[in-house]
Amino acid sequence: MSRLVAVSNRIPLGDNPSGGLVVALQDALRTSGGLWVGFSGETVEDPAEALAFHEGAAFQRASFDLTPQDHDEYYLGYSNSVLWPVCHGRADLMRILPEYLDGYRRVNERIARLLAPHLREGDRIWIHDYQLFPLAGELRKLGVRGPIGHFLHIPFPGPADCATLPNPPELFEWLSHYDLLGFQAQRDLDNFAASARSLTDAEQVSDHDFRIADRHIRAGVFPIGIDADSFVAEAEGAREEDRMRSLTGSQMMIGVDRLDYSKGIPQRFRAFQYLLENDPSLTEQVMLLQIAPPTRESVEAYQQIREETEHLAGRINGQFATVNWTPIRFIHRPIPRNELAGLYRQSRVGLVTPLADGMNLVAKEYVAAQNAADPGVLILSRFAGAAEAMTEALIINPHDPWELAQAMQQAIAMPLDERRDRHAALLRGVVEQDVGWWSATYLRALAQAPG
Ligand code: ADQ
Repeated sequence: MSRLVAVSNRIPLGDNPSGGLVVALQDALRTSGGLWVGFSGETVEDPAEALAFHEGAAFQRASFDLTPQDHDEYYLGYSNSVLWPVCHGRADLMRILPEYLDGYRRVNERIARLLAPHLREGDRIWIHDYQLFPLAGELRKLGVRGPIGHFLHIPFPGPADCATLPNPPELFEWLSHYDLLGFQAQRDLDNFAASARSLTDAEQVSDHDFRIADRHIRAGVFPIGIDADSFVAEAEGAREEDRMRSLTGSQMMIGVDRLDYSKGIPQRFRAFQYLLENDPSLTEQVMLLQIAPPTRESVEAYQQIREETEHLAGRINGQFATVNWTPIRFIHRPIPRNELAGLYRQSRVGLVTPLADGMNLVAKEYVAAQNAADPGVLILSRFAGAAEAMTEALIINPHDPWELAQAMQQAIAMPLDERRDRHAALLRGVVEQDVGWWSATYLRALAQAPG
């Protein structure tokens, strides 16, 4: 089998990296032999103009450093202050500076330059996410001819959002150099097709085939999954349950998110506030544990969401807390995976209520972690890619606090039989379409893409 070369913005360099994407790529890279390339996480004034290779894994890993300026313009700038808000329907939070787009192009060009000398005839190249859209085009300029695929982990914007980008047709020019575009959900493929037709003279040849700038591109839906077996084992081994039960004495609802404005955390808090206002019998009976480590803190929109959520949690706690009970517990740290699995397992309700989300792996982790004999209930936003398949969750509109509060009430009161039925159906999907299935399905499609 030909060698797989994966490129992602960050590369995990620790000895035992974990996480869904890491596990999936590790499996795929092990079976065919491979190379994984990404940013080391280090910014230095004068980075080496060559990849640094790392020992210690079953496949090769190679990283590069960035200058602080590159990191500001390419990563914090164009990637996270332009593309991220636009892809999540928040063009109002976009911050456009001319140097951002320049830096984004420049870093992608540099990654191509660093990578090209290590590529061999017949390699399959798999590029991940919105930070690296232009990479295929840059590699093509350097003479790379083999199959190149892209997978987008976040939503693809529809025509109205795409039109807010600084130079909308350029996005499609970047994408036109790939053989296969992978999306999380049908919604994203539909948005891609509609945006390409409205903003370029692209032609849609069939459900999955497009002609853009005389190039043939295939696009498909490949919903990402989790490493379900290891997550189930993690949850079964967790012994947090008893400790936390005695600590809280009440039913727990849990939210686990990076602290990001796309995740709908304030909306979730407000819905909880309505629930407590409208049903005083829940006083001291239910609490919300929100685990949300801050990310991208030097971007202003992230400072604002942190202030807003902290303020709101403080206000709600001030309004309802008793001597024995704090309704919202807000933890700003990352939690080890086994502990997280234990917390999911003891929570009666899993709250996954993003305003926009590519997939949302927390929804799948929550289901995998449940005790099948007495499972909790997943409340899931219709705007998470996960909602396309996880139809047995309580699907809600996160913008409507009344609807969400009602779903919380329904989940807390749901009879055991119904909880079991819903959970069994959800778990089947999570186990069948796990992360190994995802990468195998994508790579099969890449092998068949017309090129
Ligand atoms: P994210 O936006 O990061 O990913 P998500 O899919 O929920 O969102 O993944 C977050 C991961 O981080 C989960 O595995 C979760 O367990 C973990 N995590 C979050 N908070 C944590 C904490 N405090 N401690 C420990 N772990 C924590 C992007 C897209 C998603 C898409 C994924 C994968 O935005 O839509 O599902 O990529 O494609």
